Amino acid sequence: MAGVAWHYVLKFIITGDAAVGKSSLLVRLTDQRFLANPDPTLGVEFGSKLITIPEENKVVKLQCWDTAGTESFRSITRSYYRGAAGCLLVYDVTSRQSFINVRSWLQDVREHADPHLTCILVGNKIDLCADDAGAAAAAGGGPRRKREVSTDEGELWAKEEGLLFVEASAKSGENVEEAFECATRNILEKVRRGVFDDDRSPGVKLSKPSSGVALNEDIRGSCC
Ligand SMILES: Nc1nc2c(ncn2[C@@H]2O[C@H](COP(=O)(O)OP(=O)(O)OP(=O)(O)O)[C@@H](O)[C@H]2O)c(=O)[nH]1
Ligand SMILES: [Mg+2]
Repeated sequence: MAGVAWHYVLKFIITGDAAVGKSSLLVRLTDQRFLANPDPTLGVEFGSKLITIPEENKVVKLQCWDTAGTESFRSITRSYYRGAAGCLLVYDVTSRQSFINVRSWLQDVREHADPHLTCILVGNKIDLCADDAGAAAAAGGGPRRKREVSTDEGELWAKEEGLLFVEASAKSGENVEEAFECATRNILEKVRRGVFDDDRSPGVKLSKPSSGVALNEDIRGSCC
């Protein structure tokens, strides 16, 4: 892969209720850090990350649009769904309401995004209800909260809706990269099967090898 900047560029959206940790998951992915008091997203923010899928020998550039969960931004954020190849549909495992509300976020995604989009349901904040000492230490101690959505319930609903599923913690970093990688593998599989095609699908771009871009490129900015 020497000299290759990326093989694919994939557009991702991150959606779900306010305060479930969407921006925190993106910051964890792009900057490997956790912000205890991030500002609520106003409209959308953007982050980009290069990941490698070793078994495919492919470098993939993820272009992620992190959307606001606040209701008043909903019509703005919907406009970013179009053309996305992947979606992280996020809830907070300590908030049943956020899990109930993912149904309406999924409905939005299905109405406005590519029907072939790969969606992964992410139950975030598992550090808050980690009951073993090792997991609690990995999350840096901190407060505990009661889990309101079991792993089985999340997994079952994801299966019923044809979604991938993972539980994660933006705070400890557990399963954050894995969530993006899992969705990316699924998208690449669709590309192989011809479901996504370079000309018809704006969220999937096949790039020509270029020696001008460093492999560890990693940027984050914001807009709106
Ligand atoms: N303990 C814990 N707290 C988290 C985690 N992820 C996010 N938080 C906290 O949850 C709060 C909301 O996080 P954000 O990332 O801003 O949530 P958001 O979904 O982007 O919210 P909006 O931009 O308003 O839609 C912040 O106080 C974060 O520090 C996590 O995995 N564990
Ligand atoms: Mg946010």
